[in-house]
Amino acid sequence: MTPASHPARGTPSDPPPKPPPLGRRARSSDPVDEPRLGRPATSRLLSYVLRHHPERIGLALDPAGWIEVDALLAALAAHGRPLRRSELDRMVSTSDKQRFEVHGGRIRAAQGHSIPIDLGLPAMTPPPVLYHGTVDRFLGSIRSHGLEPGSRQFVHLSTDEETAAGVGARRGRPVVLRIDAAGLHATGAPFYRAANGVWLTKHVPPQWIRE
Ligand code: HQG
Repeated sequence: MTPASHPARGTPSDPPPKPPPLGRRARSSDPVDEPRLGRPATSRLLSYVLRHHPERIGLALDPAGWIEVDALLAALAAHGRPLRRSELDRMVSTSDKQRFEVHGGRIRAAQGHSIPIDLGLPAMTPPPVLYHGTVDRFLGSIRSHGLEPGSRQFVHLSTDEETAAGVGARRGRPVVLRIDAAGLHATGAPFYRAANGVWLTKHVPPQWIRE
């Protein structure tokens, strides 16, 4: 095991993506900003707040990860990132990965949390095969220890190879691993399906992984 190679454990060489700084409006020079649309930066900021650091804008999520939309918008405005309700709604509905759920005046991230929230998803039988996208430099550790959630709550798995390749490509040339989900599930390991179709499980031991 080379813990330092696990990005979710905070290696200096592969830090997690950072949102634009709070406390001022995003500028077109911000590396993650998309000056004409503004949406990618806002989506990234919302992911950061709703998955990892709500306290950065003075919010506390409920135990299932929800926050009132009005409270979120007020907190964003108070931290220099005002967002109209219409913009939020548009971002939620057009999000390529359907990252956010809005229900009854509240919003939460569909998956990807590092903070201890309980999404309340029922355990489900997964498809027989699922896929995980990663990169070559993690394979040694994955072969030894399996897939681990790192700083997130769960290992993220996809139903199709193409999606997994896209996940891996965030870090370099993607490597897609084939997961014997049926075999792992048969051992009693719980699987969950997030609202956006991402499959979640706690740990995938090496014997259920095919390269
Ligand atoms: C790797 C994005 C070493 C794992 C994506 C991955 C996804 C190990 C990285 C979602 C390991 C964790 C999640 C082990 C796993 N040793 N490395 N034992 N076990 N790894 O970001 O799956 O755009 O926490 O292969 O699309 O990459 O943000 O997980 O490379 O759906 O909505 O450790 O995030 O969605 O990285 O991505 P992450 P992930 P969003």
